[in-house]
Amino acid sequence: MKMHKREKKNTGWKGMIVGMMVLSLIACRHKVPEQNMAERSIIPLPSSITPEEGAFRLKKRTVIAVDEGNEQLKAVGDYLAGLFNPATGYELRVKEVKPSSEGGDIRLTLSNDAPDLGKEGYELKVSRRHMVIRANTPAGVFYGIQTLRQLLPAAIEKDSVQPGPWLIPAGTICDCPVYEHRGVMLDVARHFFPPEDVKRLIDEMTAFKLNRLHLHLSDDQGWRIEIKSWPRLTEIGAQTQVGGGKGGYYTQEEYKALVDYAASRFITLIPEIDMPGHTNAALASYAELNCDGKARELYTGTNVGFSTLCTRKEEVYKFIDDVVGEISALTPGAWFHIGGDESHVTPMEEYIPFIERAQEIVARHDKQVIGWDEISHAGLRPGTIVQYWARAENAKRAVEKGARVIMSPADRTYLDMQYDSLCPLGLHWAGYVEVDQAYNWDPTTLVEGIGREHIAGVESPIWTETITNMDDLNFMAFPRLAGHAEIGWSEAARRDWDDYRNRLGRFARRFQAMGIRFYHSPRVDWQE
Ligand code: NGO
Repeated sequence: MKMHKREKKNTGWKGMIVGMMVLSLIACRHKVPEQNMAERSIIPLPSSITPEEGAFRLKKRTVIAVDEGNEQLKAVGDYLAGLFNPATGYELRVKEVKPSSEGGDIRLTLSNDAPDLGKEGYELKVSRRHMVIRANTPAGVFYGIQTLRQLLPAAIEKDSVQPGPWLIPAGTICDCPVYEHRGVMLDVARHFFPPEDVKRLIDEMTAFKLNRLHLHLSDDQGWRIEIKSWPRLTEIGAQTQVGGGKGGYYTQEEYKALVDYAASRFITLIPEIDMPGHTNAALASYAELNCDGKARELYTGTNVGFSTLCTRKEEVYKFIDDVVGEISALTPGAWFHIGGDESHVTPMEEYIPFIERAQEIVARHDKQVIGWDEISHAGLRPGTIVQYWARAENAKRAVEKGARVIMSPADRTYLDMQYDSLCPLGLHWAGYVEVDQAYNWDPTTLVEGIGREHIAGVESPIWTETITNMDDLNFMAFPRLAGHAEIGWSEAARRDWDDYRNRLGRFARRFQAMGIRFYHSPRVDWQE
């Protein structure tokens, strides 16, 4: 009897406990906000988003499955685990499965039946239990992961364990970029940025699906890459910077490591050696590069247009051949940038043959030339790309000569331009560039006569006369760079300033979680 009573009592308790658990579970469920894929703030805006009900929950036991036998895809799987592990505190497992199999919870797969996705597009399908990112290439899968990242709460970006829950709203995203060239240029000559900083920038670019990093490796104030056959370039030419600081340079080993780091994030490095102007650091290192045979003094100011290689000397072409050769050997990418801007002290009759010869040298090292828009004064080799920054007539002339154009109009894309007259950093020779001015334009309608078919893409230069560290660099780059990334990736017809402004405002927490100090433009309602 007694036994029976006790059992009865126990059942009562158990019932209550179970009841409370059920109730708290229901309450818990209610605490989780509705998940809607279309309401997530994704930058750049994907081509299409079709939301469905429910959400996928990232758990400790979630398995990432990749097609077996593809090293690059496996690396992308590992990258994904590495991206989510710090904030979740999980150790997500990556396993290889037969390409045709469904296996795993997050499936990363290459499919050959989606020609619409091109080389960089992807399809991301999320349901309650399963998620698939499908693309034609590992790069496409990688970009799908960047979108997935933005479907999770901003806290996923933090590098310490956060509470979660890690819900990804269900639905389908199909997405591919408009332009193949989506770049950033970093001037490491005016102020040197060590490899860690460049890696940091690469990681930031990655989140916005940018794919080219152009490094401005030489200028009047500094030479920043080791050239074994011309050692004084770094022994002398690298030893200072704007304002007289100690400068610096990348050894070839370090440069190679940057190339590899960028490649692991599907970013191609484009080296630039500016010539014939912007060469004071080289002219200070080797007297023979000057027409008068006298080495110049090192320069730490910010004037432009006063220096030139001696275009009439044969040894100058030997110098260029050696430099282009050594750097090309470190560069798996297809391009070599020869600068060519603001050569104000090189007579035009010398500038033209010089640029033509420089293009031949680059071609001999199997690279394709990129140059600032002034190079369109010269004959252009097939395949040469011209980077429009200042003069529309130069860009138009380039297109008439059959070249394609990278769009870097200073009054829209220069990240060193001040936001407004109160901006503590930057220049304003091209005007003030607020966030809407940076976003609200279409590369295909900017210059008459330059249309979609002539445009390789968009690039945002970060000139560093006034920028000395990563925090300041981020402040000038963000949020404008996010807008440029969207111009490069998303269809112009789908882009709209009000919609973007809204998404950007909701992106504030993500910038913070990523440790990006950004400019709080008064034209955006920041939701922090
Ligand atoms: C110009 C100039 C650079 C300056 C920059 C500053 C180009 C292509 N050349 O852009 O040397 O650093 O402006 O905004």
